[in-house]
Amino acid sequence: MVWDRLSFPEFSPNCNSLLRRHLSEDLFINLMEIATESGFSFAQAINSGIVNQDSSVGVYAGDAESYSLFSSLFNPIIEDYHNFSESDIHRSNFNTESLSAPNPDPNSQYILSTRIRVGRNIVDMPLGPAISREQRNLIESQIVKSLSCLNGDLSGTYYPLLDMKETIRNQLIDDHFLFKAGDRFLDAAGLNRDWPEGRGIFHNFARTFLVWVNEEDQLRIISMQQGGDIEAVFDRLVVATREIEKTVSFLFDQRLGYLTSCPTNLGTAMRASVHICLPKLSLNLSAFKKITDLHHLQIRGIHGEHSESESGIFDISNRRRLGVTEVECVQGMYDGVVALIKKEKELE
Ligand code: ADP
Ligand code: IOM
Repeated sequence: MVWDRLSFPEFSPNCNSLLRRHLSEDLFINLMEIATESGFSFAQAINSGIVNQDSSVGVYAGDAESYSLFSSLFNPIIEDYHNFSESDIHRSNFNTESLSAPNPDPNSQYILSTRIRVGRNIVDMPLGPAISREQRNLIESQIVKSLSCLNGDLSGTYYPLLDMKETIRNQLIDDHFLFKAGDRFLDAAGLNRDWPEGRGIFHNFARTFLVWVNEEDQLRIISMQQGGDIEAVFDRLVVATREIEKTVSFLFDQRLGYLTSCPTNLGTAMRASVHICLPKLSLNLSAFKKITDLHHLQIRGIHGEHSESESGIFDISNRRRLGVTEVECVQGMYDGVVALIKKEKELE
């Protein structure tokens, strides 16, 4: 879809994005000529959802100011996605002791792997859609320096994308460790400029602790491992995030929590997921959806957002990230996964 950025965009009849739902002509006219101090315009904020009409949301922030300057569009989208109103304040509880999530599948019959990530961005810098090449490179060196201070099981190596052989990069993507190249949603949001410079991945020897640098957010701090030991995965993430926070300050807002380029990631910026095999339940979509809706879960395909499921394997994660604590994000995912396994067993 090509648009001239000056007239109200056309939406195809099957476009179901939150952008389409909340962008009225009046709102467009009020905001179309506005830009933030770092030069991020309203047109840039909505470009991805117009170019990619299959977006689920379709808007991106270029900086902290985007959330206030474009609030007449962003707030209703945030409320719709997270059920978080303008008078709500974000809450946090990022402590392992508060979580009760014993392995729901100790024999690894259903859960293949568990992954929990948080997004973070650097204070006093624009977000990825508005950042300059120099700022992005500066952030990369700042993060690499911080990660080099990690000890024990968290210590590892940073691999810049610039120096990475294509075969190695593709293997890391196929094995679910690395982000893919050329994502069209990120591309239209301005997040792929100067690719691959300034991007890379840090991981420990066991590949249970990883950090993506300068993808959709400046940091994606990831803890993952085979099987369903959700508590161990969460604990590693808590420890790692606290360590990184000792040397890097993150962009944080009292009301909206951690600020991220996509409004779906605000608040905790946490996505806790399992790769789970549900061959029987997935044949009964309404029963499957009934459980995921009840527990506020999102169903993704085997290669992440905008991918398809293969061989009855799904990526199941918490949908809401703002207005709920980190522990609640994981607890909700856990409760839903327990219910999904119970149902799958009944159908066997
Ligand atoms: P994000 O979680 O950072 O928003 P994606 O949905 O694009 O990003 O997923 C990123 C990668 O992480 C993909 O390769 C996806 O398959 C992988 N992934 C997500 N959850 C799990 C999991 N529980 N186990 C293994 N890999 C996972
Ligand atoms: N987070 C972002 N990649 N996503 C919500 C894109 C979209 O489909 O709008």
